[in-house]
Amino acid sequence: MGLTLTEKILRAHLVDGEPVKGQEIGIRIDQTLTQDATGTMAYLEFEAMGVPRVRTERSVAYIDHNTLQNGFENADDHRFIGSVAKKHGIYFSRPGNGICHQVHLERFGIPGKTLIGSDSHTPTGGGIGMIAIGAGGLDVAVAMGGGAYYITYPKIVKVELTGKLSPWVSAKDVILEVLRRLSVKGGVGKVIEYVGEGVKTLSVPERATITNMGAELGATTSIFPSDEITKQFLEAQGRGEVWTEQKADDDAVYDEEVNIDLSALEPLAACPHSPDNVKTVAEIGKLKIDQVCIGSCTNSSLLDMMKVAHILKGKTVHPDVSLAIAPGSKQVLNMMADMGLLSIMIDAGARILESACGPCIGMGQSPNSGGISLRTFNRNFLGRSGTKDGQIYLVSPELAAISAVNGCLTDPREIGEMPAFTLPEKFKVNDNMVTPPASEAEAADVQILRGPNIKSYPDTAPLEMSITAPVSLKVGDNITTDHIMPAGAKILPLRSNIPAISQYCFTVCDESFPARAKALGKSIIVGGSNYGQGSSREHAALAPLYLGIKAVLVKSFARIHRANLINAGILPLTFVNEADYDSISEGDVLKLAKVRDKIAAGEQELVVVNTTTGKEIPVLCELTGRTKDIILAGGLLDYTRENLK
Ligand code: MIC
Ligand code: SF4
Repeated sequence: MGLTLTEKILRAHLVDGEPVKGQEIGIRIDQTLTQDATGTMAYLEFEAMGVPRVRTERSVAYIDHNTLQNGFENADDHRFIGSVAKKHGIYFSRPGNGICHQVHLERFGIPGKTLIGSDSHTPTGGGIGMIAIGAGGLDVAVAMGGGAYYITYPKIVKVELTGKLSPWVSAKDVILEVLRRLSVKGGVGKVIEYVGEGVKTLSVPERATITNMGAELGATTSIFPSDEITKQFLEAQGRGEVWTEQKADDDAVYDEEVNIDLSALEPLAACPHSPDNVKTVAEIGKLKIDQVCIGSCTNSSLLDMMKVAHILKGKTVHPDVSLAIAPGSKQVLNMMADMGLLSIMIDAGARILESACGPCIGMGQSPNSGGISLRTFNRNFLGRSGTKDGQIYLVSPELAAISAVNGCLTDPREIGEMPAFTLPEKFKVNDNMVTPPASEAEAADVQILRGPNIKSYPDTAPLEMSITAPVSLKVGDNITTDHIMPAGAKILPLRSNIPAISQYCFTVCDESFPARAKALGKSIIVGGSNYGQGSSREHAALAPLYLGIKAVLVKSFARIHRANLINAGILPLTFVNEADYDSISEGDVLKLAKVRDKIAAGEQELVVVNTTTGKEIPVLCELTGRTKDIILAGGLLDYTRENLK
């Protein structure tokens, strides 16, 4: 029986477990990446593990998220990460060099290799045939220390692409169509593998847009084959030697199949407030808009910028619209300057931002009250833009650019004829903003630079014998990590200070939650399905840990967040009968008797007694050998200290 590409790469990296769907496996990790919003914590964790030098083939620390330095905190974090990188064998991509996923694809990614990153959009690397997975910071720290990364051996979904995109219909529309069909929960436990004749019509940046936003499906990752097009891209980056062909066997067997005829697609938009709330542009109509933002790790490649410049040429941004453009990397920005694209954009009235995440993570450019903003980004969760009642639509760069000119949502096919946009044969390569680490001999002399905002990892304790605690919060379905631990210019600088950032935990849903949870000392959160979707931020587990959350009981979890809860030593519980969700109210006191003994004995079916109502609620606590030991130890940090010597 033939193998899928995903299986081939996973099997070649298997270090623990059996390649059986649904079972936990450990894989060897070749490369890691971190960004600064999750990186400071990941490196504090790495330091706490006491491993002197990374054991991966390549680890890169990027500064791209917290680049608004409206106080000392972010700059201190940058300095800290730079010094840790230098000491421990990690390459340091300085602020200004670009968004981690864009730069990694351009400069470091290698087909057939494994990559984990402390950022949920790490699957961007799947655009060149890597198994690239988003993970919590602690998992990345462990991988840097040479430890395996654990995932559930996934189901593989085959997305067969046929045909060719029509003019002005783009890769963004492909992934929006996949989201429309599968939803934000549709990819949980699965890898999305793209195959078929249509693949050959897509360039690497287009493939990367699709794998990047595959994160919004909840998928473990997404992957394209590595073929001649990949080879050309890597050669143009001066890295042709790292290319290898990567593809599925012809008789590979998949678990599910989705067929997409590229020729039949039309321009789409994800409407507020979910990336799967997808409609055709025709269905939405000529919506008047206030703002347009072009950029983010989904759509900030040179190819995207070439299209945008073509559309803006000789035009002026509509008087009622603010247009912001953030090119994805220094390379992109520099080539835009050389090719004259930048001057076209400036002429049209675009506000050029630095090569960083910027508005995507609420770092500036929040829209006006109730403002309608078209963004080429990947997430439009409530409040993420920094404006609580902002209405964010996710669209392609083509659609964004023409709409910025017209002042209303516009079908890009109205532009008329589309020229052939071809990528240059050689990109402008200059890695001077990537600082290599110190040699092993010099490393001992490198001083770690810590600022006053950098506080250590919260206290942990081994799992208690029994847990009796009140429900401090009850929330509904599809809670994102942006609800649990919001980001934005005010809160992001506190990413290395868990006591301070915890004061914002869940404030999007309930402003009084942090104070209440802290006062209770210990408590439990109850939630609906797909709890913890979105970002990989482990702060969405560390803040609850700091606030005394002992267990989270929900209908279902998103993958990365569930892993982060376990890593933080918080019990992840799911209802056996979803209807029991209705029987619990905020304030009820729940009891898990002898929970430590039961988990230690490998029991997965537990009973929660609602001592307020007397009702017994069957719950599942699905822990395997390793995750069981992590929970018993009080989290992955304690477990690793014991095991990774
Ligand atoms: C995001 O897009 O939400 C982020 C910011 O990149 C996060 C990471 C973070 O919260 O630091 C992600 O996607 O993992
Ligand atoms: Fe940065 Fe936005 Fe991409 Fe997250 S999704 S890595 S915030 S550009």
